[in-house]
Amino acid sequence: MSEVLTGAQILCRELLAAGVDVLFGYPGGAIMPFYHALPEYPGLRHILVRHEQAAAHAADGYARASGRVGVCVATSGPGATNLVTGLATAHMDSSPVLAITGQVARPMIGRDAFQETDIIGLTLPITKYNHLVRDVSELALRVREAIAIAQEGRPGPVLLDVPKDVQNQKAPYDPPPPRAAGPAGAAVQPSEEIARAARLIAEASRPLLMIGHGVILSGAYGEVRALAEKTGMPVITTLLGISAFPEAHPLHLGMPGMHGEVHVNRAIQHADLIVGIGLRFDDRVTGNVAAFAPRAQIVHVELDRAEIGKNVPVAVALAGDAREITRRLVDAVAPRQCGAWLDEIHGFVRPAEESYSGDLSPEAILAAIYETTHGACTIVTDVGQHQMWVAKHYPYQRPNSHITSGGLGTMGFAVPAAIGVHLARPGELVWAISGDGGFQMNMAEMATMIQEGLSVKMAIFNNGYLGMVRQWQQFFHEKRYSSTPIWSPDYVKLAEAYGIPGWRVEDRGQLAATLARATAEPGPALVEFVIAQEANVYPMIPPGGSLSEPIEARPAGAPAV
Ligand SMILES: Cc1ncc(C[n+]2csc(CCOP(=O)(O)OP(=O)(O)O)c2C)c(N)n1
Repeated sequence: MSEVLTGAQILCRELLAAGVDVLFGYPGGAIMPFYHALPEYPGLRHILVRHEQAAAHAADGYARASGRVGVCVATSGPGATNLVTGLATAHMDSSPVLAITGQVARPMIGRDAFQETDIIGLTLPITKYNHLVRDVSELALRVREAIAIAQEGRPGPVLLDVPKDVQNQKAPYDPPPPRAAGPAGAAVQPSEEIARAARLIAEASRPLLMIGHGVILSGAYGEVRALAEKTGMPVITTLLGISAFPEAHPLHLGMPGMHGEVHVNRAIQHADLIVGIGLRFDDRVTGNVAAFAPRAQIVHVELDRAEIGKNVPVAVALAGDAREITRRLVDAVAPRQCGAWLDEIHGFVRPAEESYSGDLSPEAILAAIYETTHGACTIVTDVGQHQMWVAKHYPYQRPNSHITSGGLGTMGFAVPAAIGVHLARPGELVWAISGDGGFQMNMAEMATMIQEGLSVKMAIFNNGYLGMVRQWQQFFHEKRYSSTPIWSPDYVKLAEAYGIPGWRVEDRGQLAATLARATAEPGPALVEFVIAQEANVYPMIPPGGSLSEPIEARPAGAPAV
């Protein structure tokens, strides 16, 4: 006998059946029946955020840290539109987020009713799937579909828009059958293609392994490491591939692209083979694509066929799951080493130079954070200079311990996403690292931490500027610092107003003790680092430039690549 439930109850039951345990959201008129039902389901923990954008980022952070779907909830109209940036962020970075939005009641749709927005139309290009639920009888099926689509293949966000009267509608409900096995394995690669890739690896004198987010999403850590070690290929990690390979490993080179290390970009320009796994060769990686890796053939391993050949021409296309294909590549390749090539690359390395020679350099801060945590934490970064400093200077060792908005580059991401990471990994240390600009975008989420008892450590790199934009103005706009100086409140007092302990660090000598105290706090803590106003991220490839032409901290004096 089926139970008779309301649409709102069916939604809750379906979420529980899918293994959802936490939701991030904000109530309002069109989603009130759902919120009415929610207290009947204590297995669904609801986190009340301070802005729906934060709900979407928190769901995204949760999804990236757990590998499971992250759920956010909002009302119609402004609640739904506030989710848009977070969904676009999740879409660009392949993160499985389910957004549930209330919609005005069906008879009101299309009448410009109070708080009516066509959120289906608005999110069409930034979701894998979205759907306006027109009747309670289809609701359970749509939730199942949406959650499956969010997670299968290349993950991404999905949205269900549920009119208020559908949430109140009653219908017989049968729980879903036990979950079916996941989608059938990715298309099996013809062995000839794997063999061709293996042959190219055997014949290359300067091969590189370039790995991206797909390695983390597919959990291909062991396979990638085995491939690197069996072939001796040096490993490059893209921004979203950071923490897919231990940085202390002798084969690890660093990050490529606009702010990549000189030796990494030079290695790319000299390589005769690039094996790219789980990445899309985006413009921040390639620079001027016509001048990218001019001597290299490319083997591209990628789940999303649409990415293969989109940005760079490919010699061998291996479409499918990164883990499965890499495992087959490991079996197919002959053992080899790349000693001479590695020596050549090490010859490209520039002497370490701090981005700012003053006392409290970003490098010193990041070294101190690493020393305090011994790497046993997840770092969530915002967007700007600090994001690049963290990517370059924090030596990640643990898989999937670096989370950032790579594709959309969304300022304001770090603090709410870190809340999601904390909920996915309770008991683990989570640091949200932001600039003074990005922090001010979502700092109200400190209230969420207190109300919900969430422990996130916050670091602010305060340079008094929208630093990354100021750096571009310095390099490319005659130092016209138009609208980039940014005033900040007293962050220590601000934190205190929320009941959060805060510290300001102005010199290197304070680093270790302050970080130890912040870490020892059982709850959230905030540390503001006052850094040089005009610290820059070096090196930098000018936008549209070739990887061979970096701007460096001091004149290169090195031969052109
Ligand atoms: C939502 C959003 N608005 C604008 C930008 C453009 N943008 C990129 S970096 C940056 C400056 C960030 O400044 P801050 O947060 O202080 O960090 P910093 O670069 O100083 O480390 C801006 C404005 C963006 N990425 N995201």
